[in-house]
Amino acid sequence: MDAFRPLGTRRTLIRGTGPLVETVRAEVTSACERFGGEVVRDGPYDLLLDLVAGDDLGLGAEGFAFARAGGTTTVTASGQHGVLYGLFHVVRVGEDAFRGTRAREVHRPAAALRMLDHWDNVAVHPVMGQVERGYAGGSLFWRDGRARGDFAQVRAYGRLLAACGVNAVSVNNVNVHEAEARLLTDRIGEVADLAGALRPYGIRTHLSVTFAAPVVLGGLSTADPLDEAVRGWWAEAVHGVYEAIPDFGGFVVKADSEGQPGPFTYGRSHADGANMLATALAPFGGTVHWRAFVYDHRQDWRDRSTDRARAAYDHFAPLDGEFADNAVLQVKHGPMDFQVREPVSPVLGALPRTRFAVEVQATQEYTGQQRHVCWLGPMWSEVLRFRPDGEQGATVGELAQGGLVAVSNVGDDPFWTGHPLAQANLYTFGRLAWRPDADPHHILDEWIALTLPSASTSERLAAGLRAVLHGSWRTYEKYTAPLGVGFMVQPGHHYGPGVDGYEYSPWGTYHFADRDGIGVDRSAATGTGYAAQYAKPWAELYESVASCPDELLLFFHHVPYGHVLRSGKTVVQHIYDTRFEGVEEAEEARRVWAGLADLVEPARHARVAERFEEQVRCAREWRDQVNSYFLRKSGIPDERGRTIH
Ligand code: GCV
Repeated sequence: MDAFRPLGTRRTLIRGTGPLVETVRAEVTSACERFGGEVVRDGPYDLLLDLVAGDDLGLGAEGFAFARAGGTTTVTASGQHGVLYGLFHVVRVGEDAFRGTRAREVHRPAAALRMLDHWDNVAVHPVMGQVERGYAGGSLFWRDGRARGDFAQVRAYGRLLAACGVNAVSVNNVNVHEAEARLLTDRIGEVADLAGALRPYGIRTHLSVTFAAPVVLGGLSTADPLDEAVRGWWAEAVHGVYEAIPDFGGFVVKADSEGQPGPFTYGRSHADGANMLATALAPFGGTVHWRAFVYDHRQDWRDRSTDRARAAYDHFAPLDGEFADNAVLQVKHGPMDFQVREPVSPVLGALPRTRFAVEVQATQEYTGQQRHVCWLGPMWSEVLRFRPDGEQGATVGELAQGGLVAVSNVGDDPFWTGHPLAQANLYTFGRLAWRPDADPHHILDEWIALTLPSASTSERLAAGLRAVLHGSWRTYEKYTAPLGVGFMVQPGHHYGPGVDGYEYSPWGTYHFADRDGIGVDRSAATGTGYAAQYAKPWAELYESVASCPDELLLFFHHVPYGHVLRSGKTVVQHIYDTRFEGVEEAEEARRVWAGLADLVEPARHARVAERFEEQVRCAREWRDQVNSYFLRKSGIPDERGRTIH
């Protein structure tokens, strides 16, 4: 079975010209060669893929209309991207696309930019390796210090992304080291080769650059964004980029963050820095994605007045209205760093005159590193549905006019994502970027049907996959750091439990557990004041221990172990109970997967089964370390008398 079968058995007429239409023609032709259908030039047809002049239907460059009448299914688009996305829509709908009649549906992406950021290094980094926080083998783009020759695989990746709805890729790590810096200038040809392989699937290529480029590459004495020589250097560099890649998307910049250079060195603001690059990119239609992940990573753990969670808002809210039109503020979805549970970042919605993009992390740095099943769709959906101004206001998904960005979870692994089930995160990201209000569970069902087409005929397989994936984020949350407190991981690689791993470190990620209680007081009344960064309804909700949601309690408040949660349990009993439950749920998921062996291709089944062994082992380690830690700190026994060490 193959998801393209319904398409490949039909007669299809394709109208229009252009490179993406050629891609569509090649896709349909190849499906027909496999399944017996035909691409026709005229005469009767079952499917019409039609690129029309003008945009009477308001479809935009990427939208399409989908309808069925008189025995013919029609996809109409006014831009080539629309034809491509229409084709993948037909594949997604499957046989149903060719049944009965359908009133015209219009599909348009909510966000114009739907980007994957690869944290791939060109040269293997001594600590971070080929792919920083990569859990899917090597890089698809780089090997042995150069662009890989395997452009067929890059092209296949472009195809995969287009099928998910993604239209942009940044090909190198935001931590820009020496070799990677040169991609901007003398090594731009390698980026152009990658762009050439991604272009047939409508993917624009972006590049992470170092703010210090004028110094490290240009030999200037400064990278001051207001210096004329610096501005001239960037203008010339950008000109060179567009000569090599005429449809280049733009830059991604991590500045003044975790050791990366930035405008603070010159006493300039982040708007000054972003706007300098925006000015250089503007004549060519490029965009600068400027990351808001700016904080002090050399904090003194003894100093309780500094709160890393506050940093992005404190740095960027005062700059609202100062960014150029082609500058996009790229904001991590939470205020800290992609923990399994964080509140939505208060930056999202706090800068009404600034275009922003939401950054999520598909690569599972803090969510099991693609050794654990952790489907993040429900978490991302919660962020995108969050209304920063309260019930009457717009959602984050509606406000994010700069797009949706995910840190990629893909590498050169045969299953693309290391853990085969982590592909569900990639697909869910692309579909949520297209429609942020979509039901993630519906998206998951789509992914199941497309990836394991036998699931559409085997209800046992579909039900098994749902059972394994649906609740996996909450299961992971249950056996790791409790109630929104975050971190508690092994330092450096961030895998497995380390309750005090970051407690006395400079990174600003503390839980403050002592013999009486745990959590960070971020209230305005007695704490760091972080809660007041939200608009009123949220600020009030989070400010009070009584109204703060349980799952975020320790993020916002320091409470005694005996504090009774809204659920009716004490904090410490909640910690014990959820650790035990989390392990039981992981064991149950492993059991369900084992029972699907006869329905899943053996290599895929074996890979997931092997990862489940590790997940269960690691979950038990989390349970035992976290529970023992809190039993020893608090001296409060488990009311159910279970074994805690
Ligand atoms: C690319 C976290 C990760 C880093 C990453 C950083 C970022 O701190 O641990 O590996 O660096 O986020 O988002 O820039």
